[in-house]
Amino acid sequence: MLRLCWPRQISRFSLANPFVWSSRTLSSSNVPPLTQTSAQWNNLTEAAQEYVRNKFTLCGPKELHICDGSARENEMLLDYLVKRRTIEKLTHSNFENCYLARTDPHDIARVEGKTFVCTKNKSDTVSPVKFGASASLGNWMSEESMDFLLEHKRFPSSMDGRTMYAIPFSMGPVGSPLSKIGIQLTDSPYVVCSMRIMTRMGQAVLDHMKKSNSDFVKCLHSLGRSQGMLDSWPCDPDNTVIAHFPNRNEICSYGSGYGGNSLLGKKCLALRIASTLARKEGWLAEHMLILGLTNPQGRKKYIAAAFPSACGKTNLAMMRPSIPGWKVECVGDDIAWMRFDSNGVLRAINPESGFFGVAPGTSMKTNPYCLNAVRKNTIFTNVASTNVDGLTGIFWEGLEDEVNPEDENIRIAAWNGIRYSPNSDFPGPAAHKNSRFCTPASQLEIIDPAWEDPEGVPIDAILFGGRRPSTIPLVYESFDWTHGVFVGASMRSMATAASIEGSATTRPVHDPFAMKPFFGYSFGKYLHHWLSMRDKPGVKLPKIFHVNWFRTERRRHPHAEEMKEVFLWPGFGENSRVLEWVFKRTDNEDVARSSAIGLMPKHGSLNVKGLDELTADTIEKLFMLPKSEWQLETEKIREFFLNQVGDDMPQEIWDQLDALEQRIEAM
Ligand code: TSX
Ligand code: MN
Repeated sequence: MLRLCWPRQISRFSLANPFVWSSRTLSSSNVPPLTQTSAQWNNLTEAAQEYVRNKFTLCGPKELHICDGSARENEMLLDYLVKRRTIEKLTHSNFENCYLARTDPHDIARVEGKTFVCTKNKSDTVSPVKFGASASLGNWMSEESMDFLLEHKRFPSSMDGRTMYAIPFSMGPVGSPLSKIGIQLTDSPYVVCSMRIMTRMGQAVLDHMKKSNSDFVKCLHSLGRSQGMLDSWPCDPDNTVIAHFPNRNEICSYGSGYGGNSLLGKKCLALRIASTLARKEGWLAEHMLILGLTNPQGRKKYIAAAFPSACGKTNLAMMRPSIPGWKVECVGDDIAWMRFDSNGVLRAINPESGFFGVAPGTSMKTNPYCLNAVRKNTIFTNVASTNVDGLTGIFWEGLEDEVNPEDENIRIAAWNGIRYSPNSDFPGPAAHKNSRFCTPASQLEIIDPAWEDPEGVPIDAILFGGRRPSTIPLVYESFDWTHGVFVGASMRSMATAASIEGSATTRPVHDPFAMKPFFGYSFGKYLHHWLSMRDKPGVKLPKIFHVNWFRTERRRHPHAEEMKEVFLWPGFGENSRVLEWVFKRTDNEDVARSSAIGLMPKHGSLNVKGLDELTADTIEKLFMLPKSEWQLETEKIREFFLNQVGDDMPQEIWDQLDALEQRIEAM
């Protein structure tokens, strides 16, 4: 018989840890009890030893394991996680070395309300919010109060009975001048295995730290004293807190094992801490994909693009162009670190080494290369599982062509273990909306040859975008850098289903630069920083664009009474047509015409050859600029700037808004 229920609970910590080879006590030797020989301890720099010793004493784990990142270590951790029933191995022949983790149902996403940036003064972290408005661009707590909370309430004995793992990791290629080192301490083996995919982790980083005596970002993570409902997924959802201390390069995350809260190299280090470092050091840490675009003549350009969640950033980063002769290659799907080099060229690296992407919607139609990549060495989280003849596979919404949920021979357990079938009492979704794959970037067949180049790739264009059913055209180009910064600052997008649950919001929300949840310092200062790039001597500024694949129109359903919202643009691989226009513009080809909001494709310059369904009427609708909608848009932008940025706002951005309003009035 199949068991289609919550993974069976086992008593906490009942399984022997397979690592214990030797142990010493912290008090007698000043070295934490180790799972390894003391040689590994001596691999840490003195500063690292001191950090680990302090946090070991604070969190009170039973032992310390310093990760070397080896395949053997990874296998032992995976075996241990299987024994603990945190993960299950996929046995279906489609998969090789793949696992499925099911989390506690209260630990399924990033928790923005419990995420703080902690500085001495509030004004360092958030711009002055207008009286009566609530801050939407980040949470501040004083360093003092947060230190007290963490050191006295959260972390003491939070690792009781568990092993503390020390993960030395590099964001960016080990040793690259653009990279940053971190040491993450965690009591979650799931986090160790995931960090091994998402970052360069282990012995090479320790060696590099010793050799160059490099500084590191201190990252502490604990699942916490478990208050959750599963022994297989300890967590403390009510008391979760994720704290950043930019002044001392430190991150502390308590209570959640979910990737966004626990893989501290990603959002916490590579965006929040890095954006602060970037401001100090004169570069940019951005929530952007990076792709290489080659034209039929073999000339290549690189594009970085910032979209809020649910706009298909990963799909664009790995796109298969529909137009003949064009090629897209992927450098990264989430984060870009960019700086102008000595020749004035903006160079970008992807600081990550894996993809932690949303699973539902990923299909052979929307992202075939990605689907091929996740067949091996992948950790899935909160997708549904299938059982065919006792072999375990996976399913999510979008995989219906691969796995037919109507097939009687396939039994599906939803992400939370409940039996799923499309026609049952439990209609789904089978996979959690925020379920994920965690897969090595090197496995992507269209990974860019230069994706690990320590110098980074040269960026020719920056795209901003959003999910906008109306108002915003398919593509437009900013008049110049300053206008482009204004365009990024003004971004709005329809909230994702997950974030509007319970509220009936259908209005777009402000998400400047797609950085709303990820600013490490105040948005006003961030805008000053972006504007300051213009003033660097000899810089070749990339062109800035805005795209919107999501414009809709109400149409009468064929043979039916009701009206339906239909997308005007086919999207996906057809977006290569927009990228082609962007490519031409970066060559300064004369294919743009001026409008009130920016430069748009000259009539006939957007390549729509072969898009037979797209009528001239629809193309016109894709680029329409309804005056009343744009008047409302600028009103919303002004209200947002006044409420959230106030006096921190650079005058040039106000000037941009005034000028836009005037151009719209003159329309
Ligand atoms: O990722 C998307 N992209 C970018 C692809 C490179 N999505 C999925 C968004 C959720 C993550 C899109 N959805 C895109 C898009 O360009 N466009 C749309 C909207 C859309 C959906 C379906 C169809 C057309 C447009 N057509 C049919 O279903 C037949
Ligand atoms: Mn992201």
